[in-house]
Amino acid sequence: MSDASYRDAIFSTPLDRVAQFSFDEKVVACFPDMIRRSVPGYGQVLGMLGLIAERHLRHGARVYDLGCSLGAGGLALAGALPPDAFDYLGLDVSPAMAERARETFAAECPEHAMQVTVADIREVEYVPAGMIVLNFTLQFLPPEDRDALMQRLYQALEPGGVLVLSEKTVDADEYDNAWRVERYHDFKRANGYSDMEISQKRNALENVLVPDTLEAHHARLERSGFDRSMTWFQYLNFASMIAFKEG
Ligand code: GEK
Repeated sequence: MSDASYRDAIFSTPLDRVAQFSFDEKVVACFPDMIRRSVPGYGQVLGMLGLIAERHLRHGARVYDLGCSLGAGGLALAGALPPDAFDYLGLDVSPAMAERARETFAAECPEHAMQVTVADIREVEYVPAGMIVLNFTLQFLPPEDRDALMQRLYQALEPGGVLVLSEKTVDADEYDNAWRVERYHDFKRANGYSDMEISQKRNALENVLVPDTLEAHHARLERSGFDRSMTWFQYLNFASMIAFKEG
């Protein structure tokens, strides 16, 4: 990834009224730093994409990366697989993100087939794909739109294909949830965020990032048609699932 990355200080000064969070140029500039310090397990989830693709992706198949941001998922795949192994299409609704992702792919993996399109993932006509990655993106869709998208993704997936779904989650048990959230705030403090930054970011994300429980995710995957799904990774209130469409 390009080193034009700045330290995330977006919520480091007291704001009168904390605006809603949005993926604008200000966020793009510090995004790699922000996501690394804010999402427990982000690197591990990315690191497994190549290994999952090696086991499950048909050679030459299409890979969708939905809400690709700066293309970290694509870079992880390109780092692990040869150029003819897959055909990547990253989608993001933020033009600033998509532009930076394109620049990164051109600089870092020019031999690989990497495309990025600015689009709302709810409105795309999906073509058959061998792997679909939704890394920390479904959580930003209005809850009422999530089922319809998941059903369309299931339809688009080739038999034998997999969907990787990584999300911030909430625990149905109030006490378990409180423990995870408190330790998550400790995690952020340990990564250099102040109490003020943590609380302002939390307010900005209110109603923008609406997490589901793991049970709700697996139930949605089943309703959408997936034969099998499991949680393969969990770190505090963040998790990654994999869902299989039988071949
Ligand atoms: C990574 N996967 O680095 N359509 C398309 N994109 C959207 C939509 C939508 N409706 N809503 C939000 N986004 C990435 C990280 S970030 C996670 C994903 C985070 C996009 C939004 O513009 C942003 O780039 C991305 O989803 C979420 O592995 O910031 O916590």
